[in-house]
Order: sequence, then C-alpha cells, then structure tokens
Amino acid sequence: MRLKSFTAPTMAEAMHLARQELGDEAVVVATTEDETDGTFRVSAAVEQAEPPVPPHSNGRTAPQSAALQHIAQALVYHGVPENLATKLLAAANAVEEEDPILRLAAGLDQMFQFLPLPDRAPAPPIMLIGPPGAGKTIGIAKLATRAVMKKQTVNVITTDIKRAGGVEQIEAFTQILGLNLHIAQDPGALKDLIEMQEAPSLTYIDSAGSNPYDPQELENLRAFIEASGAEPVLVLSAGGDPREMEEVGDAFGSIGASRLIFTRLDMTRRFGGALSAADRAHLKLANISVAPKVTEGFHPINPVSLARFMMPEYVAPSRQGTA
Ligand SMILES: Nc1nc2c(ncn2[C@@H]2O[C@H](COP(=O)(O)OP(=O)(O)OP(=O)(O)O)[C@@H](O)[C@H]2O)c(=O)[nH]1
Ligand SMILES: [Mg+2]
Repeated sequence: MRLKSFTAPTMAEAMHLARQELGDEAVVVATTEDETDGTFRVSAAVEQAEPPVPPHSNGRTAPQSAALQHIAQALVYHGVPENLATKLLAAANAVEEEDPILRLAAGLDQMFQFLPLPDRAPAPPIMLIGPPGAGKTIGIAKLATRAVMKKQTVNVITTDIKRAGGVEQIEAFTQILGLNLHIAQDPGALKDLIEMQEAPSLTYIDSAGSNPYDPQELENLRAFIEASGAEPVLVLSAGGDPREMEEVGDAFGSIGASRLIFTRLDMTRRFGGALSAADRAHLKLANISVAPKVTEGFHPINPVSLARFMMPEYVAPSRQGTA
C-alpha cells in the first residue's frame, strides 16, 4: 500500500489531485484544513500490486486491507513522513495478521531497532545528551534510582556546570539515593573521573542542554563524549514537528548518538516527530519516559508497545495503560 498526501486551495481540488495520481481505487484516509493558509490536505492510500497470496492464507486479503487502512490512517494522524509511512505500510503488508496493532508492530520491527539500556554492570558509561529541557537530568535520576534498587554500584557524574542550578538539581536526587555526585568541569576532568571509577559499576553522566544548530555547542559536547568513552544516548521529547526532529536527530547522530530515549509520552499524542528522528539518524529505540516522577522510571520499548501507543483505540481494554 502506498500513502500520499495532496494539498490544494479547495478540498475538491485536493481530492482531484489524489484521484489523478493514485486512481479511482485510492482510499482517502484523512482530510485536514490548514487554518494558517486555508489550504486543504487529502491523504490517500492505494494498494500496490499485491504479492501472490500464500497457499495457506485462505485468500484472506480483504481483512488484511482493512487493517492496512487503519494503519494508514494512524500514520497520517501521527504525521509520519510519506517515505517512512510507505515503508512501514509495505512491511505491515508483508505479514499475515488481522490485528492492526500486530501488523503495525511488524512494520516498526522491520524499520527500527529496539535496544533498551542495560540495568546491570558491567556496562559502558552512558551519557545522556540532547536539547535543553529534554529530560536528561530526570533521566539520570531515573537510571540511578533503578540501579540502586537493583543493588548495582552506581556512579553519577554531571558535566552540566553551564546552567544555574544544574548541579543542585541532580544533587537533590543523588543525596536521596546516598550517592556521591561527581562534577566534571571539562573533558579532561571527566576522563580522569571515569578512569577512577570502580569496576564493575554503572556510570551515568548528565550533560548540559545543547542547541543542535549551534556547531560550537555540539563540538563542546563531542569533546566530553570522546574524553569519557561513554555511549551518548540522545534524549528527546516525543512530540515535535517531524522535519525539525529529523534535523535534531541528524545533529546529535553526527556526534555519535546511536540510541534514543523518548520522554513525555504522557503529554504526546503524535509520534511522527519521534519516529522521524530515529529513522533519519538510524537511532535505536532504547527506552521511554511516561511521567516526570523519578519513581516511575524509564520503560523499555518494543515494536508491540510502540504500536499500542500509536493505535490506542485498538488496544484491548485489559491491556490499556501497559507499555
Ligand atoms: N510530563 C513529563 N515531564 C517530564 C518527563 N521527563 C522529564 N519531564 C520534565 O521535563 C522538565 C525538564 O526535565 P530535565 O530533566 O530537567 O531536562 P534536561 O534535559 O535535564 O534540561 P536541561 O538540563 O535544562 O537541558 C522537568 O520539569 C521534568 O520534570 C516525562 O516523561 N513526562
Ligand atoms: Mg539537565
């Protein structure tokens, strides 16, 4: 199934464009009016040449198409860019499953890698990086709390000496946990601190919020990453414009981020931005945060739980509210 959107000054013209390009078979999955410029947008899906029906499928093509249409609707709702949406639909099309959640999960599984952060030592140091206010410091507090509860040796280091109150914020949590907070003023000091840590332990490093479009800020962050030998894990608020999020993912990917944590899922309805960032920079999806409370912790994410977040209306009542 192919998904495409058409914009025109009137709804009729947008519909006409869709029919012209996709043909009369096209199914309209969403229509919206852009209140800022008064244009109309029609998103339509069309079946591509169907693969041969496998002999054991009993020719169950009709329900599968219905499931695909629900998925196409969801992808439009989430604002997933067309390229990525078309690939997700193709992957969902390749599985024989009537439940839209499981079909979307199959697409997500094919398009993304899922790799939660380790919770036991030994593991390489983790540095949380990302734009200001993404949830890095709360994230460090969540990771440190989980490690303490699992009776791991934990080291917490902050490099965020830039923002007023940055050190005090993380210190409030390390004090409650009975941990010493280490402060690294510069990359050299961070390297020394890492070398001094007892093994096996879990080391978590907080960083200052960085503007992805400021080369100097990215360079400063890169120097800390390099000196520490830590894995830089990008933290992003899950909402946001998909095109913007692609660029943000790209910027942090360029200084070594290879995994991604989404925060604020409790206040996010549309995941197109989050998926775009991961897709563009080939970031593995690690964990999610669904609450500001440190005790809530990070949750692991997998294709099925992500699909449930994206299509909550298809989640059985007994499974609602589970990640
Ligand atoms: N609702 C909600 N709020 C969150 C979540 N994660 C973090 N927050 C809130 O987001 C705000 C910023 O969190 P911080 O951890 O201070 O963000 P930061 O990335 O360290 O910010 P800087 O150090 O300024 O770059 C705080 O008010 C947090 O409570 C979440 O999953 N859900
Ligand atoms: Mg912070």
